[in-house]
Amino acid sequence: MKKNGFIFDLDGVIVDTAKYHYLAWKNLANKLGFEFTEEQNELFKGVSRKRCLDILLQIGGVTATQKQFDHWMGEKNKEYLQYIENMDASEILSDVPKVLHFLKEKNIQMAVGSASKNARPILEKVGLISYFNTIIDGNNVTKAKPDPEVFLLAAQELGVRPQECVVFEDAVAGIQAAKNASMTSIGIGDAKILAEANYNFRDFTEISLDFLNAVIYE
Ligand code: B16
Ligand code: MG
Repeated sequence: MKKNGFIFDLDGVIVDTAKYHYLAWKNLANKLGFEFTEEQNELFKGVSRKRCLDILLQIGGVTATQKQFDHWMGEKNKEYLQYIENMDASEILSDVPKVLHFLKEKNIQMAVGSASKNARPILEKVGLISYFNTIIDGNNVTKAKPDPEVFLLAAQELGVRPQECVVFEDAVAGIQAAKNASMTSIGIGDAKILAEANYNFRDFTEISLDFLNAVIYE
């Protein structure tokens, strides 16, 4: 079936904002008196802000009142916003523009499907927002990946059936969400970790235009 819609996750697919999330969570952990490692940060990829704080507090053995919880989420986001304030096109992951440009030329509908509530400002800062027909992010969904809500909503906004959509994802839960939405998935990152994806690539430099053509018309 011809694929008429391509949906991109944001963090880990278009830009590497995980490093900024990490710094902000690490500083909060340190303020609360414990360490937070880069390895532990892997657990946070593709996970909502609220769920990240749940996990962080569990790691530190810290219990919080609702008021403290909300305050710490706000603190983390304030710091994260300072990091992304300085982002520009140099932070776009290699060869992502090549793929966006190719799909645009082919009149393929494109969306972002991200857990982040900061997806729009990031896409504006790096100058890619105009490629996308719609952006579905943490502000639009109630159910986190692996629930297919984010991708189904994106397909609906694009006016394309789920079976006609291809999803680029770097998180296991995101690949599962694509599968649950009956979409074709392309895993970006470690093929062993993302084994459930229909196709796997380390990054976009490995993706050829011939491959994209084959996926569109398969
Ligand atoms: P925010 P993605 C996700 O982005 C990140 O991978 C995850 O680490 C983060 O907690 C989440 O966005 C929420 O981000 O605090 O900006 O709302 O991979 O779904 O694009
Ligand atoms: Mg991601």
